Amino acid sequence: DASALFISDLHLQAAQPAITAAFHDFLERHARHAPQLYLLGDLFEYWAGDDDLIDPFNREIITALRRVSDAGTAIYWIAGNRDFLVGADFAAAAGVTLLPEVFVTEIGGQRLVLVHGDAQCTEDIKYMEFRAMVRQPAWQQQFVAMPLAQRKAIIAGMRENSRKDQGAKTMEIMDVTPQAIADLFAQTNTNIMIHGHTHRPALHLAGATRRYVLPDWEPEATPPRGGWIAIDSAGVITRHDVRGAVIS
Ligand code: OKV
Ligand code: MN
Repeated sequence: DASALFISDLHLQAAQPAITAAFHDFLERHARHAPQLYLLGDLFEYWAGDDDLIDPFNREIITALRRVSDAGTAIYWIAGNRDFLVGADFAAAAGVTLLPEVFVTEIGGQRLVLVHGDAQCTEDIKYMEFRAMVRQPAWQQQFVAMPLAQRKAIIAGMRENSRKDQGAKTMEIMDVTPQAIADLFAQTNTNIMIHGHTHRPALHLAGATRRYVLPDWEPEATPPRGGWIAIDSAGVITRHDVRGAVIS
């Protein structure tokens, strides 16, 4: 039985009820029975600030996470590039523990490094500059000081621009760079990494290192996308599709 489960990139939003349903199913059937659940970024399509806890969809997700946390599963959160404005109020309401952007832990006797994966896409110079700006606490304080409606309008404008000047296409092309991955392994003295963000689910073997890339979720696509990684108490790591079947 699993010691820890890892998911990322669900991009939850009210407009995607099938993804939301798959997430609820995963929480109740799998996460609820595991000692630990790691949310490795972009759980939400976007997060405008913790004062958006009034939004009914956000409340639904928080309530679902809280149920799992109250049932005894320790839930950990690493921010993605879409939900980096999640803060202490969200964490308290959902019963999750916020982690730093690089987190090293030991599970089932295995030392691992966990990240979202966007910071390792170092060839995307424009995004790295944007990221450096919006990850500053001072920038975030200024941003969340604006009215919620204004923040949502700014984010909607960014998404519209991203669609127009093929920002989405750029994102698709970008992957992590081998150097950033090698640096992260070296800096953390680990040889197992789990991350998401790139929507290129895989297990990459390189020398003594293993790098697991989580899938994004779209359970109604053909073929269905989504799933999780599990580590059991013996340290055995398995990949699971959105229906729970083990991927060989
Ligand atoms: C997603 C990427 C655009 C890469 C902005 C707060 C801020 C959320 C956001 C805005 C952008 C997601 C949500 C988009 C990914 C791009 C370009 C490259 C590399 C804020 C919360 F800044 F206003 F505070 N965003 N959008 N990229 O257009 O969907 O991942 S997006
Ligand atoms: Mn991402």
